[in-house]
Amino acid sequence: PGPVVCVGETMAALVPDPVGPLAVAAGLGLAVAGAESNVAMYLADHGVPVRWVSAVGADPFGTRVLAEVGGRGVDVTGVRTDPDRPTGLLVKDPGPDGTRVHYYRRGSAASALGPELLAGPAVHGAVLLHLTGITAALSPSCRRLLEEALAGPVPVSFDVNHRTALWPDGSAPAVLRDLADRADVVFVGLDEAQALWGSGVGTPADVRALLPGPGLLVVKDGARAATAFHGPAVCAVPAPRVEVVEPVGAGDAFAAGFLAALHRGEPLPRALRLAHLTAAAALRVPADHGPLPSPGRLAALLAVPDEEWA
Ligand code: KDG
Repeated sequence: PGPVVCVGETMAALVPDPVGPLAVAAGLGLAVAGAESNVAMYLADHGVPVRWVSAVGADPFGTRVLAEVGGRGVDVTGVRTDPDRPTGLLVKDPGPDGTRVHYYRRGSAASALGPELLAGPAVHGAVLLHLTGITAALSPSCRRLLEEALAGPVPVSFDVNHRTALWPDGSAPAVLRDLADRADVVFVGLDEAQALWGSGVGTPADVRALLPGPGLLVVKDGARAATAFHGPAVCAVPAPRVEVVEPVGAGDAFAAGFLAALHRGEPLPRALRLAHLTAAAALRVPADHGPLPSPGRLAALLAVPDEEWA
């Protein structure tokens, strides 16, 4: 089969080193952050042909982003270098109540992406487009890109990825529900759905009632379980126990594991297991991207009987 094509912004990320509040940081480490390129990198780890399509600035941060994502086996030939707009930037501010994120991405190269890319060579031959709700908040042209992708011929996988800081006008609940309901495969956290759509959302089935559209809906309930709704079928798989070091990136890893299994034509219970195992790789490291178990170890873990799974 052809490649999965992931579309979305990836930024340079500055992280206080040593970890602590930004206002008193002695130094900053440089990393790369982007939900869709995270998914692309984990798909590549799973051996799935994958392309990441985006834009970066003609600046050293853009060079760094391309080198890191391309260095992990992702096809980055569809990434445009924009001579007029910078690479976006994310700065982390770890504090006692968790890490706050500050974005410097308005007017970035990727914010100028638009629906025209869907007709171009970058998306040619795609078996699946992977998109997220982050893109919906970046600019009107990015929003049109999502709208047209959802109306187009290639199946769309959509991770709701609600980022509060990107939605100051409060439109996230309506916009993200409308987009998600038109996608073919949707990923959403139960807590995320509660934050977006109200405290009445208590169970995965409540989320399904709000999003009847997608052929496949996956509701993630953190360390407990993930539930997939496929037509009338419902499949829930508990999450394995993991020593969590840092959770950022785990949602992207989860989506990639699930999509990798779908790409190989595997049944839902195995797709959910591979999703959990891939998420665990991200949970165990401070960075967004952690190493997967070896193929042999993964195969063994996928095959354990239910009672030994979690
Ligand atoms: O999913 C992880 C992302 O949140 C992070 O890497 C940055 O894409 C990002 C964003 O826009 O918040």
